Amino acid sequence: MKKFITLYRHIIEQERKYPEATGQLSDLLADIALACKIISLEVNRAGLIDILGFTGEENVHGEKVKKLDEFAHETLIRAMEVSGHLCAIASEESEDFIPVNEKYMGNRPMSKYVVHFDPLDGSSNIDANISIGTIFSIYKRISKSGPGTLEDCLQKGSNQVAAGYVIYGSSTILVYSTGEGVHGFTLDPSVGEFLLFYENIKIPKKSKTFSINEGNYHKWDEGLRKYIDSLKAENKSEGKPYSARYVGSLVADFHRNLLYGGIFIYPADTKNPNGKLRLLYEANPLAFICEQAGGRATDGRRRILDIEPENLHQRTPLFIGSEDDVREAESYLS
Ligand code: AHM
Ligand code: MG
Repeated sequence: MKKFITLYRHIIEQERKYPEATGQLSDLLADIALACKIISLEVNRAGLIDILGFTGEENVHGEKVKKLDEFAHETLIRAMEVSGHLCAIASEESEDFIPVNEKYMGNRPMSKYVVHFDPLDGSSNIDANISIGTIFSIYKRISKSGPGTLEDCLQKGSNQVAAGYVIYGSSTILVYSTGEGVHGFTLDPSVGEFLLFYENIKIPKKSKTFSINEGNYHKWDEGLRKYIDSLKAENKSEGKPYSARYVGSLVADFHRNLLYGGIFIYPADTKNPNGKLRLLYEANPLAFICEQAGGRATDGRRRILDIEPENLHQRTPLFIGSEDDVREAESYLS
């Protein structure tokens, strides 16, 4: 009979490999899981209660914010700040980072972590009942004590100690890595537990699928246009044409490509010269997961995880997924 492995047991077993671990990281991952269970309930209820619709406010990127985004942002903060393990939180929905109030740190000698999240990615899809998700990443602080600083928040992605995402879709799933492979869990809503469905996920080295918003074709540079054209041309020996799959929810597009193979691209274009996606909240955590699964993530030239962030809401072009495909795309750009 198949064993049930809950998320919490999995996290604890990973932690046991490190005798010096204090358990703080495990607590934080459990807090994120709890917040995401609450968000999942609210997302499922969204069609029933009148929570949808614009609040009339705009977020720091000038986009209309929906109530569910705010709910997800607040739920994550409420679930995480009381742990005493965090010194700062940075969220896509907040212009500045949030230093964690010292009252929550009082019972801990050292609140050693920083968390970043995109509370509800793909939120423009909510009304259409299309999968959306939460993306998170965790770093160790750099400053020595007290509430966290901007320097604690602006670290390159290779410093991440854990990252993951949750998808609110046909079922709610959580995928995470602490640098020891990538593991996937499905929420059983009847018992309220995330149960292991896939240990050590590996992304296929080469794929037959590309994910990009082709509506922007005429805004791309020539190399990228040639690359996408080559994927669509008949070429049996190279397994082409590829299939196009684009949900428009990064978490959903990324997850499908992680399981089946694929390349996801959000490039720079004439409208978004630095791309659209955010380095800290979207690109870094997914790049960490992708590399842990054997894939590749770059901005077309540089490894995403090596980029030194200069500001919290910095954007980056993103080429992520099956290694051979990302390398082939890069060869057209250079
Ligand atoms: P969001 O964080 O405001 O939801 O925006 C990010 C989303 C991603 O989920 C998705 O990959 C991308 O925007 C889609 O953008 P576009 O509609 O330009 O193709
Ligand atoms: Mg997003």
